[in-house]
Amino acid sequence: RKPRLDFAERKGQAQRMLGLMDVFLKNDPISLQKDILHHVEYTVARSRFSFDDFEAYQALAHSVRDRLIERWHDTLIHFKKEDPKRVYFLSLEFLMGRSLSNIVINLGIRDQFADALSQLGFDFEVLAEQEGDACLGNGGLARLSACQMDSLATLDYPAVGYGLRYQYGLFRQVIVDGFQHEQPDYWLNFGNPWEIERVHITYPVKFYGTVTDEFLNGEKCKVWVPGEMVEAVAYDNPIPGYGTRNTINLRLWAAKPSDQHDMESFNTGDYVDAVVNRQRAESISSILYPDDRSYQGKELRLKQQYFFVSASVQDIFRRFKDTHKKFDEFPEKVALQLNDTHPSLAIAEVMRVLLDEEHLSWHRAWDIICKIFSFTTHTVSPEGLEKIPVDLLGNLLPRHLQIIYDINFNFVEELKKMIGLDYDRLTRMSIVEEGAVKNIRMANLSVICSHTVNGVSRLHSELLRTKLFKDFYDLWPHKFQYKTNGVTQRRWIVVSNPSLCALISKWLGTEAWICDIDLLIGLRDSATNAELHQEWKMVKKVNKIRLAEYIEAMSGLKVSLDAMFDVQTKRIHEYKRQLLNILGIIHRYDCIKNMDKNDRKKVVPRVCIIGGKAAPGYEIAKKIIKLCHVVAEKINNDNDIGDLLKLVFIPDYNVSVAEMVIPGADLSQHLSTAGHEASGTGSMKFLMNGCLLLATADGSTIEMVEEIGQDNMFLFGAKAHEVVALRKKGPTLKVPLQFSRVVRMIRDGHFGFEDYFKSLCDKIEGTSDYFLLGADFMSYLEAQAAADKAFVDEERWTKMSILSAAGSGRFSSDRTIQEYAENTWDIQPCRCPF
Ligand code: KOT
Repeated sequence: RKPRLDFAERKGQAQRMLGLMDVFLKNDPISLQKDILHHVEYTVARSRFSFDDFEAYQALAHSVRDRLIERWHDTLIHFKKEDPKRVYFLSLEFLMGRSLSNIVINLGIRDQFADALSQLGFDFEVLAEQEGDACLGNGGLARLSACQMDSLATLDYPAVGYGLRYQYGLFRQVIVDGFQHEQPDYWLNFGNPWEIERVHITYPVKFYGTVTDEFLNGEKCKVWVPGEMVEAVAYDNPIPGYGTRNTINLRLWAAKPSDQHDMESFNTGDYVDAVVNRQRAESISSILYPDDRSYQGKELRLKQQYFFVSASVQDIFRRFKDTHKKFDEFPEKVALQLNDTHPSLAIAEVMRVLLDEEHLSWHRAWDIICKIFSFTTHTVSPEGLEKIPVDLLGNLLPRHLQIIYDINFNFVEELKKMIGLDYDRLTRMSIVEEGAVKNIRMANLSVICSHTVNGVSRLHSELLRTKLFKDFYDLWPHKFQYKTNGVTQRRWIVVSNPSLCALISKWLGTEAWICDIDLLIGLRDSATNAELHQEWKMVKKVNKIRLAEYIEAMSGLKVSLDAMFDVQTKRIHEYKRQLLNILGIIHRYDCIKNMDKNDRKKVVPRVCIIGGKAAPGYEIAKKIIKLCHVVAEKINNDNDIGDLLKLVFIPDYNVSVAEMVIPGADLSQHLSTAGHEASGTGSMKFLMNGCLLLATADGSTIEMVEEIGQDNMFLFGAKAHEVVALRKKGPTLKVPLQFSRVVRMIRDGHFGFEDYFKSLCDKIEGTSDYFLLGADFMSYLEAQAAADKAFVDEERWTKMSILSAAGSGRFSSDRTIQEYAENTWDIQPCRCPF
């Protein structure tokens, strides 16, 4: 759009406008109350004499949003003026959860709002509970993106996040008779105050069609004549930093029908059909795929990937071209981060734009590509690597397929020069996988075209270098780095555990740890201080009460606060071994049943809490959920057991449930078969909250041991390097009797549904125990016994808990982001003046 006034006129007018406004909104209690009431009346359109908690939340959110927008505008203007190199973080998933508390805390105005609300007769926390979660992601990868956005803003980095604005987020999990059912999460039903619809920021996105050769100024070039076009509309989500004015942008794209494209069908076809057809365009951004790591070659998924990539790339080019003329400067201004392979079509798209639209030579375009892309993989197994059937890609994006073939041709030719005619290796490294179904290997494309390939923990990186991408590592060792994941302490301590936050600040004598997490280590000095112990235990108790109340409200089950709250919450996957936990619980139950009264007195009471969603098509994971319920039913209703053991499944585990569960946990379990969890980030949240870890030496837990010491964790199980050998032993491996006994109990129908669970039992017995439950069982029981022993020694437990939190600093996403900025993206902070 053209500005309506020229610059001088606009400047004069802007000054007059400023005179009409207060320069910034005020945060004193009266101004805040007025603002909230204003929004009740004029935004929510309710009478100021009659509005309920939800309406009060909406008005509150809009008052907060106004303040957020001020800073966001200032930041965007500042970035525009300074024109720093920016990082563009491309991710198909962002798991933001709730925003209100996080925003007011980062803006430093939580207490002012809480005061203003209390004077209006409302409680801030009660209103904050009204907000629904934004679940635009599946699990670890998606929540990591959200944590990293918080750190990017807090550390003043000039960053933009790009993703998709799904209308339906991750399904809601409803449990009926112990079985998981999925319900749609139409999260936008009640409006979303945190987004800003940018009706004028739209880009056309094209699909299908054909590619022809044409001549332009005597040069041969490719012209893509697309067959379908939809419009991408920007929805901006400001992300505020903590302790800074910087507020960066998360731009999510929604699909809308394109007028241009549709006029034809209106002219030629039936009017009603044409209108209905238009609506089909919106389906592209309608739903988040809930299978977090299986590739089904679905066209809609590919369309989603290209849709968000194309809109983002157009936006990035538009911004660059606003101030730059020469594309050679592109790498000095642009870093493109691929969050796994999901956005990797961006490589072909940037190449296409440079070649076909900007008419750069292949050589110049390729040089730019090699300087701007960096790729982070979150996968350990070859099956987790994304493949796109060539037929599907060629039909939907014919020009992109050509470009990918050309990249591959050049790569293979170069490779032959370097390694000779080693056909096996050439075949493995090719972007194109030959076979009955020809596929494009998106990971190979990403590795070949990125200057840096990051793993998400040290072990993960080692596995990438020695297994998954060995061929590439041997060729380009310099490309391979790792950035151990981290989580943001703003969300995972300050927002979700305010009593612990206050306690830490008190004992460190400063709040500076909120953006300088290394200071947490200072808690070590007081790890044996009796006064701190008292206060620490009190905080844990308050959080356990909150969790116990939630459990009772949800399931009717009353749990004892004296019991150890033992938690395993994460997506349900065979490799995460929730089944090992349940078998351990059955074993514990069986032992208690067979004890005499005296021995029972020595049992450490436990409340075992399991939560997580299974992908809708993942049969075995769903059976694990059902097993958990039938075992819980049996144990919780057994009078011999009483408070000695309880088992609870928490339904619909999401970010806001996590915020309540994690602070209330005494022990948390991370049981992945070694070598299968790329990093794991749940463990970091528990650790920060002073929760002890019972874990295998996998992913980031290995690095945790280094930080807090083996004595302060309960480690068990085979190490990653032992796993292959153990699997090979297969049938000769002797499983412990205890293991066979608990599996037999399930098989014999001790908990009912024996036919239903048969396939589950078959999967873990004999030669098919791929995830080594049998092999690790004794070691697991020993670690559990060690946890019991430590728990009864309150002083020792509390010390371990303090040392866990004190040693968690390395697992802040601030550290991760700083490393990315310095070693991968080469960007500098760009701080907006206050
Ligand atoms: C999803 C699709 C394809 C490949 C991998 C994934 C994936 C991986 N989704 N979540 N992850 C997890 O990412 C986390 C953040 O890096 C890790 O901590 C965790 O180990 C991964 O399983």
